[in-house]
Amino acid sequence: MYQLHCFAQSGNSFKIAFFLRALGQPYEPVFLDFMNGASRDPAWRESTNAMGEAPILEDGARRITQSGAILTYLAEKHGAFGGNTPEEKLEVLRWLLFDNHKFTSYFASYRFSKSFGPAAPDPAVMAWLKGRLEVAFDIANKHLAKTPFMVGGAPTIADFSMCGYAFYPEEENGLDLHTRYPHVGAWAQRMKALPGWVAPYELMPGDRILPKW
Ligand SMILES: N[C@@H](CCC(=O)N[C@@H](CS)C(=O)NCC(=O)O)C(=O)O
Repeated sequence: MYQLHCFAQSGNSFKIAFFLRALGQPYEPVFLDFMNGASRDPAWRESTNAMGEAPILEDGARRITQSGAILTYLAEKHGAFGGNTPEEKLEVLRWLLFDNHKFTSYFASYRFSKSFGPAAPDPAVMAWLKGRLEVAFDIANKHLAKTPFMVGGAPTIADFSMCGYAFYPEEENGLDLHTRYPHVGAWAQRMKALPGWVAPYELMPGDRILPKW
């Protein structure tokens, strides 16, 4: 059975947990106590992930990190959600890269700093991150005005990747993004309606922490 190293606050892990459920693949969650510094332990990095990140998928002797690589591996292995043609597969890769560089990345950084960082967020850093994430959301919103899912008419791993942080409580970011970017909001609802969807704090191990700042 697959093992997924994850923790409740991790939208990058949620991408994989949700995708495994959509594939109908059972998995065992392995709790990473990230919020108490487990991923900064040199021994953990040595033994488990030199990149110091969740998620990590174990498939027998194989260990894979980076959500985009994991999603691609699972889509190919199970022959689903990877895109139907070479052109679609290339489009899926383009959005996975956009997600990892900008859409998830800036938003996750903003939300973590706002709610869970070790110190009160620096307003200048937050303003910069907000500007960057808003550009990414605007790009996704314009794209989703023309198509129900990121690539073609059906969900692919590009969607599972981009929805990683879509279902956490709004109070953790305070930006009202699904109202301000309504096509993103409608797409998130379409993702939520897929078989296998469960809210992140119910799906992954670890206690919920209320926003600190
Ligand atoms: N591009 C990576 C990002 C993973 C990531 O940033 N995970 C967070 C938890 S949600 C993390 O472990 N961050 C630790 C760090 O940035 O040092 C992926 O998609 O897997």
